[in-house]
Amino acid sequence: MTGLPWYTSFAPEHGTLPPRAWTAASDAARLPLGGDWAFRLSPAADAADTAFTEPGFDAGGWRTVTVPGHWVLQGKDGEFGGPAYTNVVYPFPVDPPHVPDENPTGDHLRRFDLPDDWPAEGGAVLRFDGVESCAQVWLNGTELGWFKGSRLAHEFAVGELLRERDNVLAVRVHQWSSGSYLEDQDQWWLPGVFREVTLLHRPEGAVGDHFVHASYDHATGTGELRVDCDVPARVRVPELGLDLAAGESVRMPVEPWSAEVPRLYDGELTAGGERIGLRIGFRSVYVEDGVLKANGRRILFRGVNRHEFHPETGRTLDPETMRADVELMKRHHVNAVRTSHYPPHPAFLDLCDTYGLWVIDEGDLETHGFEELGWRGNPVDDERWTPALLDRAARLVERDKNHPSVVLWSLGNECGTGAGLTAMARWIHDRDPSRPVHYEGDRSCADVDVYSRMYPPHAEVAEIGRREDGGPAARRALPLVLCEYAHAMGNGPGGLDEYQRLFETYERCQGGFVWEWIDHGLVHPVHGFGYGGDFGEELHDGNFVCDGLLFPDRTPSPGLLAYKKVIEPVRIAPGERPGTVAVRNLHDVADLSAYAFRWEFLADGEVVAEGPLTVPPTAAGERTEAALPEPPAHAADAETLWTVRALLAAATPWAESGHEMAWGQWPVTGRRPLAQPSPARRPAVEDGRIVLGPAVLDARSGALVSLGGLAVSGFGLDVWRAPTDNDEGAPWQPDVRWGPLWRQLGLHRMRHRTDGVAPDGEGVTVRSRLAPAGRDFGLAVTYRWSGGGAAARLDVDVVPEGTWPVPLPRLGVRLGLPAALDRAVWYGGGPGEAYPDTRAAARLGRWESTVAGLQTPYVRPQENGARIDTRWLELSDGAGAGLRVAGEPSFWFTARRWTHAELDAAAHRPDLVPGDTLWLNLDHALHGIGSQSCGPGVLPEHRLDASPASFALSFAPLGRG
Ligand code: IPT
Repeated sequence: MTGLPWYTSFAPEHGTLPPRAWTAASDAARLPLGGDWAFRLSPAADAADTAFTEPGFDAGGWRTVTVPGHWVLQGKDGEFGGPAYTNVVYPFPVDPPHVPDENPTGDHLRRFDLPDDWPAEGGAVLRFDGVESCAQVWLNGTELGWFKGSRLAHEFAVGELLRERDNVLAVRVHQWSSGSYLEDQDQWWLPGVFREVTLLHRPEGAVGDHFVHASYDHATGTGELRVDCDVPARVRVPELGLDLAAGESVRMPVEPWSAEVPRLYDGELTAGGERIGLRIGFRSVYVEDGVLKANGRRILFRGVNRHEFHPETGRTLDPETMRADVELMKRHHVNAVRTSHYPPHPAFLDLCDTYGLWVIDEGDLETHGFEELGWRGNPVDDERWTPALLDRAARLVERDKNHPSVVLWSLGNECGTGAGLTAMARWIHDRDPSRPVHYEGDRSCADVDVYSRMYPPHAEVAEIGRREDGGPAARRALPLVLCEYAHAMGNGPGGLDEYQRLFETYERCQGGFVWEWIDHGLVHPVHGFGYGGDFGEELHDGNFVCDGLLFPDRTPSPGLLAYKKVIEPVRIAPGERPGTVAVRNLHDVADLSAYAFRWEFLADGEVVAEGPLTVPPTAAGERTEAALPEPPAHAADAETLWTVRALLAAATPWAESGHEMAWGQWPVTGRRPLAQPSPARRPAVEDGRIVLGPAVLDARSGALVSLGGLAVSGFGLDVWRAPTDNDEGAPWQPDVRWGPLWRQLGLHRMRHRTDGVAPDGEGVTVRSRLAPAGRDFGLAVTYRWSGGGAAARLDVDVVPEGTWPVPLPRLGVRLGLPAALDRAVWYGGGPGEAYPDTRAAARLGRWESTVAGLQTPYVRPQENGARIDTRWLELSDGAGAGLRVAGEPSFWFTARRWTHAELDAAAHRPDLVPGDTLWLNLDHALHGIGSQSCGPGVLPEHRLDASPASFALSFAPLGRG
């Protein structure tokens, strides 16, 4: 073979039309070409001939795929290969622009007739909205050309070639191309024609491209509108009484567009008998005095990184799924999206315009795998690639330029540095000076308009906030945006609250984008949701692809609920004067008129009275106080609390009336202490057992063996947890990673030794020691049992011995109970799981759940499900018999039908099979979660260092007289 085949040339495309604005709203005829296509898969690029492109070719023996779709997610039993997940490493030898011979190649065929009403006059365009990784296209036997750039739109002019009947469209797709070197995003490799293919009629004289310029001047309250167009055209905006020529400017009073109040004006652009719908949002986004502003005000990104993902269809998303994403974001107060790491389906941006989300629209570009090679040969630093890079920049900007929601352009992700990036930034600045440019890899900030970072520790964000971070002068003048922070892999992320305080403290710190929106777990016949390695890949990065705030089926994880609480747009706290509540409006523009406030008064966790609360009008950024009613009557010794909630007063496009937008809770009167058992009793010692009220201990080991007739197994102090992804940490973490160290030191196989069991006149004292094999550090534990009539009280004292080189995963007691106790009712934090640094969404109340319902189904099983601040917990069977536990201070509990070891060993959800024992952990303390699966670890204040601790629990049987 001589020369490079087209798919490994440096050139991005051949035969395509220049990029242009995408619109769903033209009244010109269009023919969607989705549906069943004939399909043939070849194992190599050169193994397939091109006879199939000829009219008259018999594809009778071919299989079928659905377009849009990825072929690797279709077919029976992997007949079309499978998905493959790598994070950074390229799954082929790095020798750009070449790719291996093993290059799965999908030939696609589609026959179509023109609809009867297809206009006879004018031309036509064939549009591909996304093909991974490249496509060569023929219509009726004539080659149209080829293109790369998977998540970019490409069009061909086809008017001349169209026939009324039996057109033959042939598309050859190679999984690997030179373009793959530019698409090393951390995600599944999923070849195929995964976005729509459409035939568009183009009337004579119709618009080729148009560019809506709609700015807002907050000083005068006016907007300026100019619609540029490549042909003579008229612009009409009836609501503003506008009828002007394309290219003309006009200024008039308008309401601005913002993510919070997404005011759109409907208009139309007409030329050549075609009408294109315009949705105009007036807004100006710029950096002024080192601060990123929209319409004159500082904005704060409460953002997420969104990959396009569906557990069955990969990156092929139906409109309902896109809408579900946007509505879920709005319901959880997310106000910004970074389209990591490529332009999304264009319809998604229409939804962002409509519902209101600030968007960082990112180019389809990542060359991260070159980092493994010390960035040698990085395409962004090799001028042979520059045309391809500029093509990607242009195809991003031209397609999406008319969306008011798009407020920043991002060059791409994780490409290191190089002149190619500078060329892209220059091109974008020149083409669209109205939007700032983002790229995280540019630490010099020479090419960009915002200083962007990923995963900086809190302390560093504070330093940047105080402008003490130094760095080049260009950077010091810029606002900080965290394009990624808080890695939501598995249980977590921890530390969100602390970041938010920094964003609210330092003007320069303008929020960030949690990594990431959704777990990319693909439906798997055995594993439920599969991740890297589950589809036979020889190279993969495991469950690093499951790091979202949503589970793959779009159920919110506890992380999203915590994020919702942390970024709530209204903050409710006790007022300065007694009997008042302070309400802070954290909105950018809206006042509080959309909210209905309500108060609740709780006694021992139960709502004893509630009612509406009048909150004075409060502008964005303002604070007010409102008077609460007199506390209602309640039991004299009850623990009492106020809860004040802000609800939507009326339905919005994204939530129902009554949707909770914010809440605050604080105590009025404190808890009464845990009762001392009275009268104190002398324990009975018989048959090797010590009986103390409802508790029966083994006289030799001192372990609890039954409680009120319920058999108890495995009793004792417990420090272990099945490490979370954040405990395990990422291999490249410079800091200590506790999960691996815990295992290395043997915290998962602690040994117990009983040093004494001593009954006395009022109870029993059990002295013991807990330590891992081969180590000289441990914990001295004293259990003091005392028993009255119905309840037994346990006081636990723990004293560390030796030098503990690690924090403890947890500290508490564990006991095994009959699995029949499958219902939990508790007074404490809830309803969901909480850990020291993920606890924001937990509020005090009375909650109930089945044991199954207490589990959080992380795609890779790990420690989960702890409930915080528990005053008391009742576990019972269907007949109401069971156990009541109370604690002093309050405790954490987890209850599950498998052991820590089983949870730790499980790799997927179905590996967890409920056993006969309910394992109950009653913890005095837990180690925090942090974000070390990619970012910083647990903050010092959330570390559980081994230190002396004392706590008490009382146990009483339930429902047995
Ligand atoms: C960062 C990537 O930008 C993102 O795509 C994803 O891989 C994320 O990490 C982790 O899930 S890069 C990382 C080396 C900081």
